[in-house]
Amino acid sequence: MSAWDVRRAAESLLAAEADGVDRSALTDEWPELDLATAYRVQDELVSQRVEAGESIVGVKLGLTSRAKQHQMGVSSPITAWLTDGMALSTGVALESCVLIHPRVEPEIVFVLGENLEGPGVTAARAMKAVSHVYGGLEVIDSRYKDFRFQLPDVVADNASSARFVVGTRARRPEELDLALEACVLRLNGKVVASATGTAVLGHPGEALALAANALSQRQIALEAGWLVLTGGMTDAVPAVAGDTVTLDFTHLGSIGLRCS
Ligand code: OOG
Ligand code: MG
Repeated sequence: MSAWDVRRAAESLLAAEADGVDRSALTDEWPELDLATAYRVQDELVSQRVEAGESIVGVKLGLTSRAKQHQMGVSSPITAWLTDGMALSTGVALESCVLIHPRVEPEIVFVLGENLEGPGVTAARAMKAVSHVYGGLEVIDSRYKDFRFQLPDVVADNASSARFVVGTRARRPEELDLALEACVLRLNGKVVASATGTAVLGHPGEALALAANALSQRQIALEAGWLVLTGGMTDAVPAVAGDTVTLDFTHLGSIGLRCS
């Protein structure tokens, strides 16, 4: 029998995060870790954060663009939890020294105006539940050495979640063609990545529908007021102390982040 269980795995990942020290992939030591158990590790890890005082503010999708799937070598989209402890304001400094090896990625962010529950949710139905759209910048920080992981590892690690910034420019979904919404990511003034909303499963509404349908398999409904990060549109870009990150969207404003 394996020495690993859901609780021990969650505690090991939380300790890696707290200490700012990476660890080997869980599946190296726990090859039996399957996807369903990995989601239980993710839920356990988030319950422990909630017990420590954080609140769940929404969910995120991971690996919804071909750029991200190719970069990470994992081709299935996944879901994970967002808490208030991960939120940063635009323009603030990211204390990158407390993180292991942070990377930044542009995302389209939804705020839900009503509950949304699968199964059977289409992108069109999903978009009706969206009250506002924002630009977002996610800072991911895998707890695994060199960001090397299998699908169950990254699910257990809450999809590498670390911090996120939601822009200040809110738009109603019907005001925009999200498939054509473009973003440009700059590091120290130099363009490092760009994409449009089509990068996210053809349309970010598809990612929202996918989240509602996938979570319904675990009897979880998306809630009014929740944020949904629909997944990195481009490759994630490493950011180190001293770097300045700027992200400009066509209609969703700009986000700046300084890494201290
Ligand atoms: C997994 C995190 C994925 C996204 O937007 O695709 C994610 C990783 O790349 O480490 O947040
Ligand atoms: Mg992301």
